[in-house]
Amino acid sequence: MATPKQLEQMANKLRIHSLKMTTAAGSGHATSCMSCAEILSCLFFSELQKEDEFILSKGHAAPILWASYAEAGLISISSLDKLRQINSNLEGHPTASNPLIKIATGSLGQGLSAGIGMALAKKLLDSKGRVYVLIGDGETAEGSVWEAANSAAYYKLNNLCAIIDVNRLGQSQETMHGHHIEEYKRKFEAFGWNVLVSDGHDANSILDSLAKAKKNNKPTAIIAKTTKGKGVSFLENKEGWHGVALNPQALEKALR
Ligand SMILES: Cc1ncc(C[n+]2csc(CCOP(=O)(O)OP(=O)(O)O)c2C)c(N)n1
Repeated sequence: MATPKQLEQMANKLRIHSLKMTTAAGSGHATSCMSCAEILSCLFFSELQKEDEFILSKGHAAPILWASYAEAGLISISSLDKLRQINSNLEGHPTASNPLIKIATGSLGQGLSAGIGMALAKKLLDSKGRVYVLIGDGETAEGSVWEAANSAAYYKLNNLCAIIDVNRLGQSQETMHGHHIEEYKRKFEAFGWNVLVSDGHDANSILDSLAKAKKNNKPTAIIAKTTKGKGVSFLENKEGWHGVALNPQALEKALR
């Protein structure tokens, strides 16, 4: 079992992969990957079990999903350089052209509905598996997220866990609620969910929330406070970097 410190070190490895991959591709969403690095490292290298499912609803963060698969040994590290190439199944957004992906994401607001379908199926099949869905904070402006939230509580999907990556920023400006975590808490509670608040860059805090989620009889939303571009000072919490790949000189500086 990886320690919280090891999970945080893994998060930095995932950040480095995401930065290098997007620079090699000449496009992609590096800063969106960096905010959710600890969340992915805790899920992939501590939490997820064989029967579980993970949906990256904020599909534009695909590079860090591919990086997690590579570090988990499911695809090769060397394949990461092929991100977004025409002959690679490591697309800019996940699709089922990659055999590890069950649901295409990237059109924001879809992942939680898909997660509900999977969570219901697991109940019908008496599976012990759980379903985890990572959602962007800007993404929660999509009405479909709340339609899904409503039915998850109705079906008492205690095997469903949504994690909201509250990095304050959307595509071009601050999101509706910025870093006001309590707004997300209030909304998910109103929809009948168990809500936990986490420091999204602290592995201990994330692991603690994931453990508590498993003991609750409602669907759980973990509201994770994060920083977009986390790990590189000139990217952290800055506007103007959404969907931007670093040029080779900026990459050098970021890696240093
Ligand atoms: C339905 C839909 N509308 C618009 C977009 C374009 N788009 C891609 S990423 C993004 C911003 C997402 O912000 P957020 O959910 O906060 O994610 P972050 O990158 O900050 O983690 C937008 C609007 C999209 N992918 N899908």
